Amino acid sequence: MKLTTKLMTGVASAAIAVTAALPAFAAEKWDMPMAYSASNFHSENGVAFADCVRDATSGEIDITVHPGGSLFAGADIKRAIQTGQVQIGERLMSGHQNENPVFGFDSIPFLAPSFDASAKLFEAAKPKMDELLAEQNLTMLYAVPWPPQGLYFNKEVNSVADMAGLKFRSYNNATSRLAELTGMLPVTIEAAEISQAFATGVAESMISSGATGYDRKVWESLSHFYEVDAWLPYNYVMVNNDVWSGVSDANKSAITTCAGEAAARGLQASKDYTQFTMDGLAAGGMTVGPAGEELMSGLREVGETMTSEWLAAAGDDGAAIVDAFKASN
Ligand code: PCA
Repeated sequence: MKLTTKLMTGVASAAIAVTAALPAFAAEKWDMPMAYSASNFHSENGVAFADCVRDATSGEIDITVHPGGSLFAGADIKRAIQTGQVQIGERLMSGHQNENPVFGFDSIPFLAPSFDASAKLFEAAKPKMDELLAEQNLTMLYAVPWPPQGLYFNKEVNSVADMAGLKFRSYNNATSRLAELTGMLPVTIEAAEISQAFATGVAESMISSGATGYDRKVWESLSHFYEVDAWLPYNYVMVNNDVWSGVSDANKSAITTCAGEAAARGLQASKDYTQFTMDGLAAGGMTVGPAGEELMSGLREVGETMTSEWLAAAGDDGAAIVDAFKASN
């Protein structure tokens, strides 16, 4: 028998075996809620991760991504995974700062304001994050940083004094605190809802990446984006541990490989998206550029206050993360 015929026969009998076994073979369906819009790079990366997992597990694990908070709003995603309402999902890590201040390690102003520094900070924090998540029945599969955070306004702003009284959209405890310390009025709003919040005047400023302003077309309501490079917060994908422990070793290793690829691909997309989206904001009509000296020095003072407050709240765990980060520089 020629090799090709042999292979063909092999394939044919394998196909018959699979068909015969069909009733026993059911793809495991996983739902993956994500908080940000379908066109956002985190969401596109999540879809690519799901495709990779489907391929690498030969269809045994079939993940459906639900972007834009369509299945669960951002604030509810972690609980939905913990309680097994869904198997897997993605959330902004610092969104859990109210559960434990340590989750806010990536939102300390000016501690790690570049991609390189934030990667080191993340590595320094990861063992503690893994431990905290394990206590919550969760395993982190991969994490991807947002581009550097800058300030959006509906007017020109040259100093912290110019920010007083503005309604400020916040997305975690750190951003609410930043608003308080600069005399603004924080209101927490999910990214999925911000276009409307700005259009209706519920909010008139925020701190975020160029990416989120671009995704939500904020030039329709806002006029200025100041590059501040305050921090680079992480999104992370986590899986429920009861689900994870039921996955075969082969599929676990396939998923882990897909997760590693997603982390690298997401990081590159975040870097590429940084300039691309700032150009997009400018093309939309916004004034885009670095924050001036006076504004920066005021923000640095606020940053120092926030750093000491975080260290006091996060205790020994927080200090250990910052020490490990500093040692890695
Ligand atoms: N975008 C998200 C979090 C950080 C970012 O750049 C948001 O604004 O909700």
